Amino acid sequence: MDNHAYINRRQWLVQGGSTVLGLALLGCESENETFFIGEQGRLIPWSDSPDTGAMSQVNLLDWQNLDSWITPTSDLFTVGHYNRPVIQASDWSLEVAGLVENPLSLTLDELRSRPQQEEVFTLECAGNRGLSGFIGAVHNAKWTGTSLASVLKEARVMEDGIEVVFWGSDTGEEEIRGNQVTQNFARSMSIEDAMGSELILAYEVNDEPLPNAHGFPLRLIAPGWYGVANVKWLKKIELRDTRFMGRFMARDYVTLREKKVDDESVWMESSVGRTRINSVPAKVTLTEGNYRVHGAAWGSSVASVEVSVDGGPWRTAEVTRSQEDAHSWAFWHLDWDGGVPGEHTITSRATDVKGRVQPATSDPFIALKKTYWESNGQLTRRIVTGEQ
Ligand SMILES: Nc1nc2c(c(=O)[nH]1)N[C@H]1C(S)=C(S)[C@@H](COP(=O)(O)O)O[C@H]1N2
Ligand SMILES: [Mo]
Repeated sequence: MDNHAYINRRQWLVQGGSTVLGLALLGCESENETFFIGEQGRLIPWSDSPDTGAMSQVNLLDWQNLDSWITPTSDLFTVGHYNRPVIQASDWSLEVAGLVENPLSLTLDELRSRPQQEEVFTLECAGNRGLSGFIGAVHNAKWTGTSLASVLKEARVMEDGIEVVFWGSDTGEEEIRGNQVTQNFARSMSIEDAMGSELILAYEVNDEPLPNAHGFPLRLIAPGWYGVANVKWLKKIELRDTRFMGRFMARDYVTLREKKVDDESVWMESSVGRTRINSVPAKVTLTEGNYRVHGAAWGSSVASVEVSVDGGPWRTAEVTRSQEDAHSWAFWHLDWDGGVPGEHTITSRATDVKGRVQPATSDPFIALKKTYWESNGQLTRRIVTGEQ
């Protein structure tokens, strides 16, 4: 990956003064590197205006104001399907139960005294980009907690404990085949997936205790998985011997795709799980006649990002802030002369290290998808040049 600009930025920081030098040596300056959005550049607003009004309560990321690699806690979007429980840490403990030889009950202090693990993770709601205007359900934050795998090991999962169910404290009413039931939010994973070394039981975001909206006192952080897997207000981890088919695994967050095979329709239903490669053009700035398109890419290990103006040839963008690992976002930009004065379209597409290309919206993989989840098709924005 080309991260020359990032290296230059580091060097610049190192030369910038002793305080900055100290931070650079400690590696701290990378934590919240500014986006380098052309400090002198002037923002040229998009001329399309997606209607985000109806979605304002979820605090969507405002791409045009994106200026930090780590999303400040007050800017984190939030999604909750049931109520928002208010939990006192002193009344709370995490249960590890079901098919385990050593059931656990861990207080917040006990969890905090275990070895710490940090994960910088770009969490995206699987519904992001699936509804008009819903394009900012994504954040990149630093989560601190303790290893899920180590807790599972300590609980000694039995041989037939193949499914790990993560129960939240929030509840809602569901009708299932004529039955009215009160259910807790829950998601599950196979034991193999749950043992992944990057999964943590997180009690802090951006170095502060979790705000209530984001799951106080504890949530699962599952880097590489869509938002729905990151269960908030976690109260129980349960090992089972059968697949878990709760609403958020099997009835909701299920993607339905049509595939044409020899003119026959084949229908595929799949539970939303691991993230897919994605990118968006975030904003355009103008500096002395130079238009600069800035954007982000995430969802997989980003190998390259390209930009097309008015549907023309793809041009390679420069990645200016590389991913910490596959689970955080990368920032990129592309310089452009603005073309003929007037309205233009800007489209970005990212490719991951496995060669998977973010699909066009006309690609059957996106076009024949019937549900709005996992909408990682290329995003096209509009801009008017030459007016300034
Ligand atoms: N307990 C619980 N956890 C949950 C949810 C929920 O409704 N209840 N929503 C999920 C969904 S769909 C998303 S996108 C993320 C959003 O996380 P955030 O609110 O911290 O941004 O939380 C996930 N975890
Ligand atoms: Mo979500």
